[in-house]
Amino acid sequence: MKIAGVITTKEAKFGPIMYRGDIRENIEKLSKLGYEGVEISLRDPKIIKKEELKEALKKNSMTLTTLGTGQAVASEGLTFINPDKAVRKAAVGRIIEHIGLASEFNSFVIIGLIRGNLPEGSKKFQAIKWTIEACQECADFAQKSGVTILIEMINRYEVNWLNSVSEGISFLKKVKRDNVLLHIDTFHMNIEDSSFKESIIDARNLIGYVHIADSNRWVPGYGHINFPEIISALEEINYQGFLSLEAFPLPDPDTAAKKGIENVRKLLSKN
Ligand code: LER
Ligand code: MN
Repeated sequence: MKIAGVITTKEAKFGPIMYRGDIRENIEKLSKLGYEGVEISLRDPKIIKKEELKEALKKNSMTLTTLGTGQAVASEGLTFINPDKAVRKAAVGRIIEHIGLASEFNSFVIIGLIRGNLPEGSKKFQAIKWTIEACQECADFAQKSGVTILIEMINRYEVNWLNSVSEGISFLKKVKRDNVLLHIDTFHMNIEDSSFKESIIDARNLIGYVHIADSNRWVPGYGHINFPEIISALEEINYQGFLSLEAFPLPDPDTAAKKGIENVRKLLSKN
């Protein structure tokens, strides 16, 4: 397993991000600390200067693992289940733009908060249908350029469905696309899943990506999550992808980035 860190542009509102600001500088900072991958949380892919990004990744021997897309919800209200068809269309359009960018970097695209909150009552079923169709449309577009989409299970205090890994497994069965995988996040699993080990084993062959943060969303080592249990379950299913540190930049960004990689490396070498 390799280690990545999450960065973003200056404008982000989303909190658990290691570094924000100049993307080239921050890729270099992570690389100097030994990170092999970088994930960019991005409201709108148009913000990215592709050639600069390519150059920064090459210069620092870094992989762009994934594009996080949730910022479009907080800043622009884009979701797959908005009652307004034009907003739903814009949300799918935004993910398609992310897929276009991801295809040039061989990276994943996350579908997390952009799915939106389910309404109460019978409207709920329509909303689930819209989300499945939106994911299928994105997956079919992504298929043409070999991009894989990740469905992230997020805790109930941020979005009201697809919270646990078992819900994610059932959802994938409805989406029925080989290029859609699950994306687990240890911070959310700590709230929603009764067993890290069982959920990881149940989702074997379906886990495409992992966000790693402790119970308080600081980097591993500052809270009380049982990381050896998680790492050994990931090893058992032969997960070979990235562990991406999506954690608060606390006590300060440089300390979080340094301690994050140190602590995750220790966990990997102990297992
Ligand atoms: C994003 O990766 C995430 O984990 C969510 O908490 C979004 O807010
Ligand atoms: Mn996450």
